[in-house]
Amino acid sequence: MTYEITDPAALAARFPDGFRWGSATAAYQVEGAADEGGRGPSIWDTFSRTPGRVLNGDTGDVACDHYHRWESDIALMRELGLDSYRLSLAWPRIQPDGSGAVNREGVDFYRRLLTGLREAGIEPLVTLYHWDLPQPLEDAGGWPSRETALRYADYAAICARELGDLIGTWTTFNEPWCTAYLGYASGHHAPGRTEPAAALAAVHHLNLAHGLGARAIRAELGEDTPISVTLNVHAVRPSDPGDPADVEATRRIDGLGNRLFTGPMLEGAYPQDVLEDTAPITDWSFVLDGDVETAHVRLDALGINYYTPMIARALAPGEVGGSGGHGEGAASPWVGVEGVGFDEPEGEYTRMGWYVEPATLTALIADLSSRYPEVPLVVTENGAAYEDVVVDEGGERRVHDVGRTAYYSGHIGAVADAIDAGADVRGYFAWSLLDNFEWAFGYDRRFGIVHVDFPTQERTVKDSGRWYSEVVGAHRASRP
Ligand code: GCO
Repeated sequence: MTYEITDPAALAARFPDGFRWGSATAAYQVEGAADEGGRGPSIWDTFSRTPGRVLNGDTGDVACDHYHRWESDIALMRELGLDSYRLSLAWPRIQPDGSGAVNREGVDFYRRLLTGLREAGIEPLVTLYHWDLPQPLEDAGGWPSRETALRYADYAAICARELGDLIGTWTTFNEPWCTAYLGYASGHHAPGRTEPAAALAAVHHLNLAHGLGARAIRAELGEDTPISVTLNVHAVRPSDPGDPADVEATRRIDGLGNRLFTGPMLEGAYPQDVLEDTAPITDWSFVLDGDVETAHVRLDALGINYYTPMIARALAPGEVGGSGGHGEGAASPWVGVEGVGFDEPEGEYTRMGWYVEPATLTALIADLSSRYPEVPLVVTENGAAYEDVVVDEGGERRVHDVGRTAYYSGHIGAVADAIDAGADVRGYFAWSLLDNFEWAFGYDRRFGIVHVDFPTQERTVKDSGRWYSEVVGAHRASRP
């Protein structure tokens, strides 16, 4: 395999003034200190400690120990020259039971972390919810229950009051698709339930919580407070655009995967065709009067997480299709959809089994910016897992991750192509700063631009991190 890697200065020159460059993490994936600082249990503690749920029995108990190493991790970001950092707050650290008392130690941890970032000149982009629901709320029904959305609104208000002076843009949710369908339909993620009707109720309560949370933050901090949400918009297309069955399969996946979220959040209505598709599973009676209006708030940015395309195909009877990288788990996440598979074309794949196709990111951005021209876009996650080897070169540790570097080069170029075509893209965040707890795959899949040796917690900047740092540095240097 030969990989193409663009010259950092040439690539940087394609980006406008003020474009933000960062890396991303999420609380449960990096913090560790699961039982410290007054933190309560989350559904991911319970799930990861349940045998058979996570590869190799890995848990987030220690993860990257970022809870204790945040200062040196900020220094590392500074060394890389990154100007932004996307992180999430752990709800069970701030409100251990998911309702009621605030945990001062948890709030203080985030105040120190956010202050430290600002002092280092790094702008935090904060997500309120990246999958770590307090366990007591799951015990009371979880996201399929409306109560959880109401508790989330309280939590958002607490965060606004306690941390409002340190946060610029608030991201309500990361990938609610995963929470709803991997958590409650396929069971691949916590809490590991396989109940299709519950998954659709979860979709609605996440949409509702997004609106309630955004409104709670603006009630505390002012109507002009910037709000965003991050979606893993599925870049789905038909295997054969001339085959009506493949086109129909694409409509179904796009409906469940994208439009059930973009509909209420950006357009103020659920897509009628998807309500009809899912009628055999649920009558949607959990959508109460006024809910979709509540979910529809002004968005100051839309975050998109992109890794790989999905190429949908209607299967012949008896044929088995690919999963498209999202089919893991006891059941399918695509509730009510049968006989659809995902093509796995010849070409480059990452260690997640995800097909590498940068041009699809350009197309995805172009599509979203033509549908929602008034909403600026931010690529809040993009990156790749590859097998990494640490080598010793005259006493210096190095990771020559050429595959990952090429992935970044291709995809950052794809973002530049979208900007050239007129899209309003404001920033790019590499997933991830650190190798970390990759959910059901534990520590077996490494996404970092910085290598973590988990037994010692030693950090080593990979070649991809060095290359990315050069892009960011060149961009800054070209615009004094
Ligand atoms: C995601 C998550 C990340 C994952 C990453 C790689 O949003 O899916 O934000 O937590 O680690 O996507 O799978």
